[in-house]
Parts: sequence; structure tokens; C-alpha cells
Amino acid sequence: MATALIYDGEMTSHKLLWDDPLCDIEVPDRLTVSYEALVRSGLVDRCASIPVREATEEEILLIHSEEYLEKVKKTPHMSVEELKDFSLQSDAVYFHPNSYHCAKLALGASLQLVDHVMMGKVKNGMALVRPPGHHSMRDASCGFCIFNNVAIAAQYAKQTYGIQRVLIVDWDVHHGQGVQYCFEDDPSVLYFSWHRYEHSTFWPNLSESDYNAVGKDQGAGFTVNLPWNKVGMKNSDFLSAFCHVLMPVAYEFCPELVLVSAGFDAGIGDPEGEMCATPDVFAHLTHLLMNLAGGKVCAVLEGGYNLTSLSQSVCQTVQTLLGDPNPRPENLDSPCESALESIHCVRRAHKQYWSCFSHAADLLEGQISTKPIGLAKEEEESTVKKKEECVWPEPPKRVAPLVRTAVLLSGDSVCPGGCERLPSSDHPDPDVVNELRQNFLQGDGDREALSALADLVTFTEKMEKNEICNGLAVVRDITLAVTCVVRQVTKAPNNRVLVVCVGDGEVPSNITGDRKTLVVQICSRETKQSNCKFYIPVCLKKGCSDLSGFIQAVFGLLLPMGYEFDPSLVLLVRMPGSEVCDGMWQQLTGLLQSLAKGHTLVLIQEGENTCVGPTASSLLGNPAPPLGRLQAPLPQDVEEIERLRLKLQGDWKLLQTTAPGAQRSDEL
Ligand code: X5A
Ligand code: ZN
Repeated sequence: MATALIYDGEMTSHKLLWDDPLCDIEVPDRLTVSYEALVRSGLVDRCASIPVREATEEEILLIHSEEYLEKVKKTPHMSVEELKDFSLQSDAVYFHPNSYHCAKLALGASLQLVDHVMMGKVKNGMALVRPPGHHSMRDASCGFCIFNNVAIAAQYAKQTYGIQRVLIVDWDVHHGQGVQYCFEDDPSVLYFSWHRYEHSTFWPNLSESDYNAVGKDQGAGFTVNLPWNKVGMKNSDFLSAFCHVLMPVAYEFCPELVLVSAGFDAGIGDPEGEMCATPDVFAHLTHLLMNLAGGKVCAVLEGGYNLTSLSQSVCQTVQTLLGDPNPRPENLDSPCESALESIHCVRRAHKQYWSCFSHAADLLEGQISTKPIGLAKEEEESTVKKKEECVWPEPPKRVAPLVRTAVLLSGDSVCPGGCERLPSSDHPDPDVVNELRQNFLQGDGDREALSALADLVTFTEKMEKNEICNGLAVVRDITLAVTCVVRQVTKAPNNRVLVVCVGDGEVPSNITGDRKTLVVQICSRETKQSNCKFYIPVCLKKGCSDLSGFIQAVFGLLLPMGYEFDPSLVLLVRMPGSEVCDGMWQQLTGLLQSLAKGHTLVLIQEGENTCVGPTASSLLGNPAPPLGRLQAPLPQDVEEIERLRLKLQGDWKLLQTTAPGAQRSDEL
């Protein structure tokens, strides 16, 4: 199924007709430059192009008042002077005689996208629109926004398709207060926003943008605000926020549709945000959302004012929606203290609403700064300097290998549709065979076992050469297979492999203890406590059959460690009797493809063959089916995961959810 791209050059006719330093960054070039970048990179040709349409009055009135609509309707007939006066009645907005038309197109484009995704005509998509929407309110335009495209899209989707849960992810650097106001008492729309806040000194300077604004009445808990109190937030801060705040809540909520208020002003070089998200991070944010709601993700452009950064980030987003393998994450270091403080506060504020945060530590009163701290002189100077020096490399081309998914199966099983069967080589390379014989098999070994291992070696080599993106192999001896693949991959000096073992088998001890191999095992066996930084057993009470515990382990431990480790290959191992259900397995398979440029090799123990079809489907890029609304995880499991997180966060910085020194002493 296709990815939709909705764009119309007509939306560039809305522009500023007078001098206004507050508004002059919202230029028509934002759209043309983004679209041209998509054309140049060949992405436009790969998307289904869907025409825009004007939204109807009825649709506008889903969120806005008649009075407001009547006012906006008059603007096409106003003189420039009248437009200027009218614009001054709002906070940071300009109107042009064509603005009403463009605003209707921007909204219509967003609704077209929702329609096509909801009707299953496309898999997902992006609408490149202006004017943006997320600041506009029932009765007022605000912050370059006239109609609230995403808020209306959410209301429209609920009403038209009878869905009960919509997730809005607002990754624009500003707080979409307009969206928040629309749904603050509505539990059917979960609104997540991170935003530059600086203790309320940054526009729009609202106390309701802080982490303690969680929604009202029935909607309490369904507004999740993550304020950034410093500029300069980096990839690690943004990815941490997704892993430790948004994703666990999103999975617990189980949306039927995901709308993204996709502003790119948190991107590096943006004059408004002054943040440092490099374009590749938007590929990761997008990818993480793509297994929610059966993959129904609609991204609608909001802000983004550095034309280079904006267009690169838009390309990363669209390319990810298309299903191309993700880039390796760049520049991941430790999240900064201020980010951790915010992450901690929002988890704490939502503890009573979301069971994934039931263990979020309380704070000692006064340990978190709630007031702006004046920057030291030197620091201020260095910030200014950074702004001028902001250069970053153009993201490398993301090439999808010719073969997406290859399979190694025993002779009699059928190859799942869309996959390529790797022929078993009758005459494996004698050097490879000799080495395998020496390393793995005593004496002459059995010919069949040898050639199976030789096939696995070929498989990994093809992935390394980027001839194959991912694949699966059904193997007779899983221990041997794991050892063999790990040895093969870690031969090259710069390779690293993340081994994810699901289920209770014995992890071969000869692959652990090497810093090039990180093993995470999710199991139900009693912990034999590991003190190795590179072998992490996560033992859940009910093992892999408990969805909530499993999800918690994935976002709380596995993905952050995976990101920090940055492997060149992910080896996902299905142990015998793993008891993981297909849905969870597919989620895991889908999510892990964020790493290692999508190089995921799944090893399946013979006898667990029923999962071959579902595994192949996820490897091919099909979204996993939703898991349903999750129960609260077992307290023991939450405690075990938290215990591990606290223990490991010294080694793995992305596991942190609290600023150093901010935990209660009794929780350490
Ligand atoms: C959509 C968007 C920003 C408005 C900033 C006003 N609006 N200072 O990014
Ligand atoms: Zn913005």
C-alpha cells in the first residue's frame, strides 16, 4: 500500500504583505523548497499524489465558532490596510487576500489525508500545507495559524469513521495550545506535545504548557506536555522523550489513528526553536510511530523555518513513511540534565493516569528548579555563537537494498509472499566450511549442520554488503546459529551486534562479555544476576506472554540501550517455547528495524515455524496489528524493569529518566 503526499503550490499564495519581524519567517518558500527537495530525491514519484480540496464550512465549524469563521470569510475582500489591522488583533498572524482560500486548502488537504488513510486507500502519508494550524483556537487565529488543521482532522476522523481514540503527536517546537484547548476534557484524543518553554519565558508563555497541565475532568491524563526549559536540545533528548514518555503512553492508549503535528522547528538551525535535532532524528520519530494504530499515521506540516533543515527533515519523514530503512541515529550521547528534569516531571505528573509510570519516582520538594536560571555571561555568548556556527552535514542517501526480506527455510516449507528465498549453496566456500568446522563442530560434524551454518554466513555477508535489508532463518540448533552469526559479524572491527533473545533458552555464554555484542534477553526464568554491561536478562513474571510488561521492557530498556549501542546488525532470536504472541512479536520486529539501518536477522527455532508468516510480514514493513488497550503491568515486573534501569543507567545514559540528584534518597 502506498504513502500519500498531498501538496498544492496554490498554498504559496498566502504571504506577508508588510513588514513584521514577528511573522516574516513563515514564507511560501517553506513549501516549495520542501517539495522540491522531495522531487529531487525521487520521493515524490514514489508517493501517491492526492489532490487537495477546500474544506467546507461545516468542517471548519467542527472546531471553530461561527463568529470567527465569519470574520475570516471577510478577509479576501479587505484592503492591505484592513488586513493589517485585522491581523494585529491576533498574536503573531498575518492575513493576505488569499489566506482564507489557503487555510481552507490546508485543512482540506489534512482531511483528504485522513480520508485516504482511514479508508485504507493508502497506508500513511504527509500533507505539506500552509498556513499551519496547531496554535489556532475556536475563536482566534494565532502564531501563523488560521484553522486548526490537526484538531479538526481528529474531530473529523472520530465523527466520520466512528473511531474512539486518536493520538496527536505534536513534535513542533512550539506548544500547540490550540489543540490542547480543543481536547483538554476529551479522553478520546490524547495530545502529546514537547515545546520550547524556558520556564514560561518563551512564546506563547502559558502556564498551561507546563508538565502539570494534564487535561481536565474526563480528559485528565490525556494531555501530555513536555516543556523544554533550555535551548540546544539534541537527538538524545528527543529520543529519550519518545522512549520514556510518549511511546509507553501511546501503547497503553492504543490509538486507532495517529496524527502528527509535524513541525520541524525543533530541527537544527531553526531560528525559532534554537534546538539541535538533526534531520535523521525525524526518521526515528516517524518510525517509532508506525506500528501504532495499524500504521495509520498522518503527518501534517506545522512550523519549520530554516529552509535547509526543514526540507531535509521533511525528506527523512516521508522516506520513513515509505518504508525505507532508517539511517543510523547520529550523535547520541547522554540526554542533558534539563531534559531529564522535564522527562522526570512529566512522568511524575502522569503517574496516576498511566500504569506505565506507576513507578515514576517522586521528587523531593525543591530539588527541581521551577524558575528560569539566568545564563552566565559566557554561556550566553556561547549560545549566540552556536547560532551563527550552525552547520551540519547533509544526511547521507538512504539506499534500500534490492532485496528487502530474504528467508532461509528448510526445503519443504513455503516461502512467504514478497520474500526472497536464499538458495542453499551446494558448494559452500571451503574456507568458511573449514572455519566453521573448527569453531563449531567437533570432528567432521554433520554435513547438513555445516551447510546450514555456511548459509547463515552468506546471509550475514549479504546484509553487510547491503544486498539484503533483513531476513529470517529457521534453524535447527539455535545456540549454534546465534554463535555463528555473532562471530561472523563481529569479525569486522567496527561491527556491533545487538542480540535480542525472546524466551527462556540458554544464551550461549561464548557470545557475551564482548563489548561488540550486546545481549538482551526477555524471559521468565529466575534471574541469575548478571553483572555484565553487555548481557542483560530481563525476567518477567509471566515471561513473554505479558504484553504490558513486555512493552515496558521494550521502551524502558531495550530501545534506549539499542540506540546507544548503535549496532550494525540486530539479531532477533526466538527461543523455543517463548510464548510470545504474534502481535507482540510483530511489534518487536517492527520496532527493532529502527536500528542498524533496518538490518534485522530473525532466527527462529525449528518448531516455532507458525511465526514465520507474521515475522516475514513485519520484516517486509507491514505495520503490526494493534495490541489492544494494555492492562497495568504486574507490579513485580515494573519493579524489575525499574531496578534494572536504575542499575544500568550509569553504563547506558539513554536509560535515565531523572536528572542526577533528583531522586528521593529512599529510592536509590
Ligand atoms: C506553527 C508555528 C510559531 C509561531 C511563533 C510566533 N508557529 N512567535 O511554528
Ligand atoms: Zn512551531
